[in-house]
Amino acid sequence: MKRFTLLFALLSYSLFSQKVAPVYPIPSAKQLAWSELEFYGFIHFNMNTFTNVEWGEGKESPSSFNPTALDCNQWARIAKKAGMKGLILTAKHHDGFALYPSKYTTHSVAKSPWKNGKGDVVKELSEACKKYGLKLGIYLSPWDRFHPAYGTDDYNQVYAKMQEELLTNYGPIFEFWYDGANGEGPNGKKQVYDWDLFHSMVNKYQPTAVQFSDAGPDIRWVGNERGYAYDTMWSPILRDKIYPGCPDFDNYRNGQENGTHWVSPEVDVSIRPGWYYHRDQDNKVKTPDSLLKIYAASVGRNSNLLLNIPVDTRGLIHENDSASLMGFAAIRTKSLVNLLKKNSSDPLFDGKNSTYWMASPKKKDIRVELKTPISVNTLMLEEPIALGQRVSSFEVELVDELGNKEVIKAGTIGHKRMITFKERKLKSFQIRFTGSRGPVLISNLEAYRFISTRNEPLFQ
Ligand code: FUL
Repeated sequence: MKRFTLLFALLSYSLFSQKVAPVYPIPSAKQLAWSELEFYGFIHFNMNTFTNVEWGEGKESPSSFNPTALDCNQWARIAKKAGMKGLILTAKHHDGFALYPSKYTTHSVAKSPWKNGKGDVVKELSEACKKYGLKLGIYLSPWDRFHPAYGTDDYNQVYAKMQEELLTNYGPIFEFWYDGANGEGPNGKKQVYDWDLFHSMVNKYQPTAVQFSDAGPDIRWVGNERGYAYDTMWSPILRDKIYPGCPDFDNYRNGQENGTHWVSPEVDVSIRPGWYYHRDQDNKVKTPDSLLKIYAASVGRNSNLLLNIPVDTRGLIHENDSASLMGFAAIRTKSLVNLLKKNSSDPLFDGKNSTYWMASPKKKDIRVELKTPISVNTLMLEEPIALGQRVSSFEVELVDELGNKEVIKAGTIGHKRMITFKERKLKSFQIRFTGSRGPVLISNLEAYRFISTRNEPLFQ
């Protein structure tokens, strides 16, 4: 790919040796490491796959669970080729069926005909993930429509014991996923969850794992299942005001500028309309172009992307999903080529997160003049989030080769922010910071030409 010359980045200067005070809250080491992952996969595969529903009732017969060709190596191989960093498996969904032979429930693979009741899907996936260099995450639905103890205090102990099994028998776990859905159990009772106990299990057995729920404690739900984050997306949130399943979550989903805790958002979305496999959705798999737009609106908005792939009744990722994932990987790799010239002595253009440009009263903006105009449709900015999230609003003025101007107003930046626009031959641009918590720090600035598989304009 032809590189274009960056003539000069006015007003940028190095701060290699300068110490800057953090703006709190700041991420912990494990939260920082998690932000670097950016993209990983969800596997919804369980009893619902065989009963062809999204939510089971807990009355399903274990004899229904019988994949004919289950191959976790195929899942891991495809995930790896798609550029995912890990896979999170639904070890137990709301119907209560466990994909591993738990000692704490009678409703599991141990009672199924698959491998004569000797199988363990969690084990097979953990081994496949190790083989392909992927991280393993666990989804364990707190809501359980099967378990007789559900709705009583004993169930909290059952759930914690199941956590213990999953956290101690399968190697390192990078993320533990608590679903916010909480309905009634088999006896019509709703559970009051002992969240402190659940959190303590993960902290005890897998201290480097992050814990997900609507309200953290480490990372949080973005607030929709359609695959996008918002223009304003704070990692700080008022964590003490929310809890999993809280009814006014919409008021909190953007995070808060005055947030007390660092709890970054995760965007969960399925490659198909459903979370689980349904044959009549084989032709409704999201296209590579649509996945690339989701990527820009999630990873490009201070969030990680958790993309779900429903595994089918054979126990395999369907050919259509695999083809779409490969197409997505191909256009993503071609799209994420920085078209601004690298400059190792300039913190904005050195590609490092540890160095950064800092705004000052005299140098408030970033201006870039390009020697040769470049065809682009995306600008990408990063803040060094180890020092806190700062920018609350900014605007980008684009000037094309004919001198036409467009100003785009935007909210937050955070770990990564992508500003997308109609493709044009860009001659220069200016970034003006209009609101921030403390001095603005920008660690990287890049420009891309996101491409479509159909060579159609991706952004208007
Ligand atoms: C939701 C669940 O109810 C869905 O079935 C799915 O697991 C999704 C990821 O989370 O809350």
